Amino acid sequence: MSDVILVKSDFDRFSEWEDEFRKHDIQAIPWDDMAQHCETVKYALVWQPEPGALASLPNLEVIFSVGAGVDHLKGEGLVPAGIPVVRMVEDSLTAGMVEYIVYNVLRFHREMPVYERDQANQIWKPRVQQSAWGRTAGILGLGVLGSAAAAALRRLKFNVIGWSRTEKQVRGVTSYVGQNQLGIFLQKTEFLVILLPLTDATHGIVNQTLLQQLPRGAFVINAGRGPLVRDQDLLAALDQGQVAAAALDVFNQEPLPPQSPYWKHPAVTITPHVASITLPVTSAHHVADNIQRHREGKPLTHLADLSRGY
Ligand code: NDP
Ligand code: OXD
Repeated sequence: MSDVILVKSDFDRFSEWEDEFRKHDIQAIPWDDMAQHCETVKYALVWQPEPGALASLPNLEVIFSVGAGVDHLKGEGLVPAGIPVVRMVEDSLTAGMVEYIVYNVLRFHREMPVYERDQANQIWKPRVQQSAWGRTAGILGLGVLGSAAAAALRRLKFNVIGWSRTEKQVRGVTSYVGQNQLGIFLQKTEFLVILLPLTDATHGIVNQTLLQQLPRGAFVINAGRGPLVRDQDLLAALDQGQVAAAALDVFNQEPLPPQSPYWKHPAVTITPHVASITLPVTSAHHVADNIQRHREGKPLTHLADLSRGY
């Protein structure tokens, strides 16, 4: 008999997951049918489950997060004690994020927002282009996604530095570690790429104190999570010119409420949490491989540590 996985996905893509899992002899069950199948469910693939739901599955053995981030699984009653949680780590998700980061760094580096404004006003005004190797992109969070983005920016000849909790080895990228080295990292960073997970330690980390340490006129790109950023501090930094422009994919409140000043801010570009999306066709094998490992009693890969928060 095939193993059963309960699926609560973002977007409405159950049939895609079902088709992909069938190829691996795994039976997918839609979230809404949980009650009829709760005894047989061994695995759950979830995005933002309701509190208490996973605890109602008596034979649940592993939880898979649809996303790379597991902050949606942190909170009272969300994950039953002792059940391992596996993050989404797969090449297509990484490639999507690399595209989003490279696109936005290049967009700012090549002054595209300025030329778009000029075009709207029929202004022909060439500006001297700076070289990539004279400019520094700083990646806050040099993990799976941050390291891949850093490597891609290096290939484009940017000077790239990264900041993380522990030291990283990414070819050609200087690794800064912990609170003591955050200041020196920020002083060098013209393009601040935020790819940290949302945890107790990182909540609100992009605040006035941090932003003031960037060189004046720096750019901010947030694809990590909205609550990493204190909105009023970023807006003030934008209004003062301390931050020249921001590309924001994630927000404190999603969907972004109509009254948010970000919507109409001339220096802000918004995308609706789509920097990179988990696709069933490329991701199901990551889940299936781990289920196979679990069946064989092998250690799971890409386990999250919920006590640490990522
Ligand atoms: P990883 O866990 O691989 O990387 C996280 C990085 O953050 C690590 O380098 C880690 O350091 C660092 N970090 C965590 N806490 C701290 C801290 N307190 N101080 C300094 N560094 C810290 O995650 P991923 O790269 O896979 O994903 C990152 C985030 O991207 C996800 O959590 C999610 O929020 C977001 N995301 C957004 C998407 C979107 O579409 N907008 C899509 C996918 C992901 P160390 O390794 O040393 O512990
Ligand atoms: C993720 C996300 O965490 O989509 O993968 O935000």
